[in-house]
Amino acid sequence: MRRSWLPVGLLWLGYTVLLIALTKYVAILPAQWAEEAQVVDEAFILLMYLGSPVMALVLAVMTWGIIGWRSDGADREDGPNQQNNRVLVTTWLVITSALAIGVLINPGFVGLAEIRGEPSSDYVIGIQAAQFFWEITYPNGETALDELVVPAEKRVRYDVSSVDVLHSFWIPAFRVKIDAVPGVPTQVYTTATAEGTSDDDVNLRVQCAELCGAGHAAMAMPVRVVSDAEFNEYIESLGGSE
Ligand SMILES: [Cu+2]
Repeated sequence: MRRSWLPVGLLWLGYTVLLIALTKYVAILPAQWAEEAQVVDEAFILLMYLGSPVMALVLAVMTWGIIGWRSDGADREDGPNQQNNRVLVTTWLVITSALAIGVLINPGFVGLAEIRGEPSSDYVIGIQAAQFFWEITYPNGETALDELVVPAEKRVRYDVSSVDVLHSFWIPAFRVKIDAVPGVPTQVYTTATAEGTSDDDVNLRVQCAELCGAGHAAMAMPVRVVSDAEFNEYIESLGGSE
């Protein structure tokens, strides 16, 4: 038993350094197209750092279990029961409680406040979900079904609703997602940072993120980020074409 502490400790240290280095130097997150995406990604990376030593401990114990305790054909008994180790239990409880409360506050409450704490917006766009399409209502009352056009560098509030079942309004490039619930209006905010289309980035799209029926996977719609002037031209043109 005692001879296991040093190798497990060293393995733990090694895995921790490896996982933190991977988090820091391997870009696993897609491109950010909104201010909200920066907040969400920072929270994601912070949780990866905090999770690294925890996962490293699991990997260290498993690795040592495979290498250090490899079967030599002899029958082995289980190790001594650890249930009365007060110091270990107390330390574990204090550390995990502190971590849980810490992430609840930041990035939890702090991040949510950054994304949707301030209720101001430059434009309000209505999003109505239905099996299996999205209907958009622009500030001038015009509607569209084929794509979502939003102005860059403007804060947009989306008033999300559903006419039938649960859906979820998700724009991966903006990292925002909110449920569309029949009878319960929900809201989400985005501030796009650059102009672009779904040809530039496949994540620049609205995608349903709540299994809503046979057409769920196809319940997607391209997002086009344009300048403020182009946005206003576009929504005016929707009225003229009818
Ligand atoms: Cu759906």
